[in-house]
Amino acid sequence: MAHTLPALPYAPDALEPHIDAQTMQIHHGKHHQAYVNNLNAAIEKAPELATWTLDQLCRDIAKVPEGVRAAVRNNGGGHWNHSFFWNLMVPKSGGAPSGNVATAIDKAFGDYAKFREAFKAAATGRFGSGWAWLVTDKAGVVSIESTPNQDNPLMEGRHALLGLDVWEHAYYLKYQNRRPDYVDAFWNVVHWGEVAKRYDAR
Ligand code: MN3
Repeated sequence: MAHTLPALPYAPDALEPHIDAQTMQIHHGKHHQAYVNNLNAAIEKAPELATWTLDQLCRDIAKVPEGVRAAVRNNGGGHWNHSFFWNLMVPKSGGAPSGNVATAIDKAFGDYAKFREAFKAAATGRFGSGWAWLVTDKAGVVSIESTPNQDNPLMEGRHALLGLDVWEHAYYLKYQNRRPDYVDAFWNVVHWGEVAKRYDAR
């Protein structure tokens, strides 16, 4: 079955003023759609992948036939990352994490403010295009990492809790070259309930 673009879980203007409606429309409707289309085109060339789930395509990227591996890595990763990203944001959020994940964040970073500093450093320090992530291992120890392009933690065998797209297409219309301001604004729309759920389901 072909992969399809998931609907946004909120209206394109729902995250205003932090993430503007035009960016959301282009990001979801054009960029994410292109990853989906290109992934489907790659799978047409390697039909044995048609039964693989999107998670599997990322987790087992090394087992994907070499002829389409780069296309699946970039576009399967792009599809996974964006599907994940939309669900990690919610209108009128803000606040701090709670529950077990909050305890894990405090343990790893000291407190929520220090975690945000470290995450911002990863997001702004990624040269060019990529993502910043909060991940956990099976034991529940959280850490921050960043990946280039559309790579993601699944490809490295880790469980992603939170991800921030730092490609220019994610922020340039509103923030231009000010990636640090975009990272700051992100905290106003993070869906900590979803992060907590993912942590408990690791
Ligand atoms: Mn993007």
